[in-house]
Amino acid sequence: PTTAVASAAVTVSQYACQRQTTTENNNKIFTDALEVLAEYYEFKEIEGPCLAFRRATSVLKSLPFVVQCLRDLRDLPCLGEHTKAIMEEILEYGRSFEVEQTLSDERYQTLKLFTSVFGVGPKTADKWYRQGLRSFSDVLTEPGIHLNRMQQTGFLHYGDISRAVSKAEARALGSIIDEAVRAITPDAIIALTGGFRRGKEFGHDVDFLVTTPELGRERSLLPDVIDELKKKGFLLYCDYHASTFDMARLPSFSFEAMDHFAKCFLILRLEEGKVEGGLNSSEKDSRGWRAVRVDLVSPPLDRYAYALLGWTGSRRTNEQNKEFLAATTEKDIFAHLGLEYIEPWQRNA
Ligand code: DCP
Ligand code: MG
Repeated sequence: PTTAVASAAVTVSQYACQRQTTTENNNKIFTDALEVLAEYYEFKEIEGPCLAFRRATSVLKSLPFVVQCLRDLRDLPCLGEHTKAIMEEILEYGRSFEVEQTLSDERYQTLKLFTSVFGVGPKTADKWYRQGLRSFSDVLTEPGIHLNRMQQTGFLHYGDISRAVSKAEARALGSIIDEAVRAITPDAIIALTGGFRRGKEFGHDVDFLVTTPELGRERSLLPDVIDELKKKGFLLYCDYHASTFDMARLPSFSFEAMDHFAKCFLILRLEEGKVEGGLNSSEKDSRGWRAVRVDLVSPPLDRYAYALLGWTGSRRTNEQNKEFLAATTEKDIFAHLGLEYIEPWQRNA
């Protein structure tokens, strides 16, 4: 066995952005369980326990060892009493009663199902649940239900979109995006971001950052790329958002700014023949293609590094950055940057 054992010398930062977390998770049995509870509270819109379970999960994912007893948790940050109780149950019985109860909870199951549809968030899912709807066929046959274009597309391509995207498929999509972007501007800068940039084997979508060296030129880039993809027959769905990035209003050092870059949420048609080793399909279907979710974001070049960092994620890794922005005192800001606080009078450099 090569897995490290818990060591008293291991110190784990409370901040995700100061921890090294690879895709290898030694504590999946615990994190899978805690993620169920986090999601349960998210659906209930109870933020405290949701955040607590997500933070605990994130800490456990960073550990280079398998947790084998409660003593292993002694010096770890972000693990509350509730989390420890769940973990103790799992250590003792191999499962948690509370998690199993949650998994069989009707509301949890229904919201999990509904939110698995592209375009359906917890609010819509909860509304449908309160209307007594429990299945897709309930939703699709209910007279008063209006589905927006995104949700219609979500149901239409449900099988494909809910199936994980493989690395080989991500590579094939990379070539398609590369070709489309270079047809518009040959000196474009294109980078793979999101989970695949972090080394994940599978993702729910493929994320790319595209821009041009010429400042301002990026404003028309995405609309042109979208036209090109359409012309070539790849485009199944497009939700384009123009830039709302306002230099005058946003602080220059800002991760929040990443939400303001021009972006589009796409569904593309990926042909089997373009994917090395074939499509990631569970059943052999004769179509020879699948639908895949692709996100493109297009920041101005001088914001490239922020956009790359932000869109590479993970959400947890970004969290501290968001907290940094939400800091209300100078002390918070120093602390979040890992710096010792210096008083205003000590800043006369
Ligand atoms: N992101 C963020 N906050 C959001 C949405 C996204 O910080 N509300 C950032 C972090 C994500 C990255 O963008 O890691 C890409 O978003 P995805 O939803 O595609 O997440 P991943 O690529 O990490 O995971 P997956 O493999 O499921 O696509
Ligand atoms: Mg992604």
